[in-house]
Amino acid sequence: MKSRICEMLNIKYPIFQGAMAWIADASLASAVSNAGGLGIIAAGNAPADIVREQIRKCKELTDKPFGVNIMLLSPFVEDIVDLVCEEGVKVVTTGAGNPSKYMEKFKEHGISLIPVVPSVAQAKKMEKIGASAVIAEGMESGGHIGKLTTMVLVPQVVDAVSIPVLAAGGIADGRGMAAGFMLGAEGVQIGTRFLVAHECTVHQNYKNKILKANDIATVITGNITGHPVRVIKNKLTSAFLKIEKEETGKDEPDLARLDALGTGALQKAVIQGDMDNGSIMSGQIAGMVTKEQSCKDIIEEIMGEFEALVK
Ligand code: TUI
Repeated sequence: MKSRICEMLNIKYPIFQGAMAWIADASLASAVSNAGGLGIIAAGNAPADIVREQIRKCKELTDKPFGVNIMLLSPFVEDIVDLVCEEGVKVVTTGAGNPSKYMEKFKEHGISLIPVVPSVAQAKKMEKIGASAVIAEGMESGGHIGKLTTMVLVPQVVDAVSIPVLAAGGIADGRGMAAGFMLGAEGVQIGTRFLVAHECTVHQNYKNKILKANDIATVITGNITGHPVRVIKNKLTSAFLKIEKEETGKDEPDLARLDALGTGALQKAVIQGDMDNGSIMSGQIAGMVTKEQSCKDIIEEIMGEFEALVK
């Protein structure tokens, strides 16, 4: 089934792999692209040299299109913007902010910008500045999230813009993909299911947590900081929520206490496999992710289910 997304980006299936910081590297992105989706390297908080290495590796591992995600809270955003232009990356997705000030540069370099949007207002803004499409991401997603669910965000964004919309948040199989299309999306972005892909280099302890998670395994921390993040419940989230409770309502909440806990927590989970003190970002759909597979098997299974349903 072709969509405007497939034609625009020259990909076989309208499935983007979610750009998971510290996790989505050349190994995962190239495997997804080789399987017919759009693999995406997550720049996260990494400096440009590290991201350059991953982009070059990805070019060696696939001749298919792939993208780079720029996380706009990163201290290296300007460098990463220059890097994707230099390296001739064709597709850039963005998260956790407004990418407007880089748009001119992306246009000069023929880069398709596809921002993640948490609201109709952001989607309209992105269409106005020349985004090629938008990813409407519901709060079922893992990591940094907005306030709306996929079910309510996607159709409202679809009605508000004429560029293609991808649905994200809570999608891990053909039913979820078909539901996204019923809401008017022309593609989907999937993160959590790719966490347990054979080609995903995240620590095995992290994969096991996803495989064992149930429907209520995640919690939202960081509401008080203005950067809410969905993660799997553990010792770290208990400590985090306790401090949030203590600081909420104070005239001058001591957010440094939270910074101290949060700094480096994602790496602890992803690299060291520390499931107590690490930040295990995951979507609410983890309860349905129960087997490790290759990216090719994941994508073909989803497309098989999707096509049977939409027929
Ligand atoms: O970006 C994500 N998910 C992420 S980023 C990340 S790394 C991180 N870790 C800890 C704290 C913060 C970040 C982990 N997961 N998803 C895309 C996304 N974008 N979700 C929400 C948004 C968003 C929010 C506000 C997009 C635009 C926006 O605009 C506000 C503005 O600045 O106008």
